[in-house]
Amino acid sequence: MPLFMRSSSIAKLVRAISSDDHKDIVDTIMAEGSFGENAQQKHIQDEKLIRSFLDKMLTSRLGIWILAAHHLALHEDKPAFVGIICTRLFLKKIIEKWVDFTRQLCEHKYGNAPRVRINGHVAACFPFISMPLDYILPELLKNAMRATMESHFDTPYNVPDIVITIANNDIDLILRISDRGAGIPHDHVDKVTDYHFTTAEASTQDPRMNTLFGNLVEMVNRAQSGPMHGLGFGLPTSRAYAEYLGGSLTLQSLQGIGTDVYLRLKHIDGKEESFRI
Ligand code: W6P
Repeated sequence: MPLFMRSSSIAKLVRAISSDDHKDIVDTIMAEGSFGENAQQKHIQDEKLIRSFLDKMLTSRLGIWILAAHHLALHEDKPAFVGIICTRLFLKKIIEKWVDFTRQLCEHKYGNAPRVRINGHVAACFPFISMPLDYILPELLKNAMRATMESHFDTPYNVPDIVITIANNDIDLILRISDRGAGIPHDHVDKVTDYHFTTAEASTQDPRMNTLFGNLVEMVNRAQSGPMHGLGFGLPTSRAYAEYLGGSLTLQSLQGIGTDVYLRLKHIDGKEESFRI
């Protein structure tokens, strides 16, 4: 049955019914885009619009932020910095900073946290703006750690490591973050980078969290160190930032094993067409 219909369409439909022409009825319903597959189609169109609106809003804010922060920072005299550009950004060090932060958060919530091993171009050092990394890295690490802990509820003190591989080249830098958190279920893969998609509610929570006391513990934890998961904005925002900076954020789920996340970011001094604000 049609879900929504303009009154003009209803009038057409009534005419079609009275003329006893079934083809017209089907045409009218299809044209309205509100029947069966088409209702779904319309819904998808709306989702696309919302996504493109949020992508644009967030990236324009990021662009303004970068310009303003750079402008202000140019007045400071920090060694190895030109504005917000760090002339010698040691990627492994930034990663380690966010690993420590996220592991603390994770230990707070689950009592333990997976170790994180870093391999590949561990000595990579280049001029870069840390701001996008400061947003994206904790998001990805929180997801990887949460997946690891929640897929090993019965052995929280014996969980698999997360492995981060750094690949650096003339054009871009690539980070692969591999967790052994059982992967993203087939029917969630396409949704995890949708705004407002969150598994926060559905997550296999510690039963203590269902009590008033548990909720208080959760509230205090949140106030102290920020939440492990939010309202479903972390991943889509991270992806929007990466794409805005000429990069990408993609996921590969090995259902039953874990998830590989690939973050690509263009160098700001690239030989090829690269950074833009
Ligand atoms: C998961 C789901 C996810 C999202 C983003 C990053 C890592 C992971 N791991 O299971």
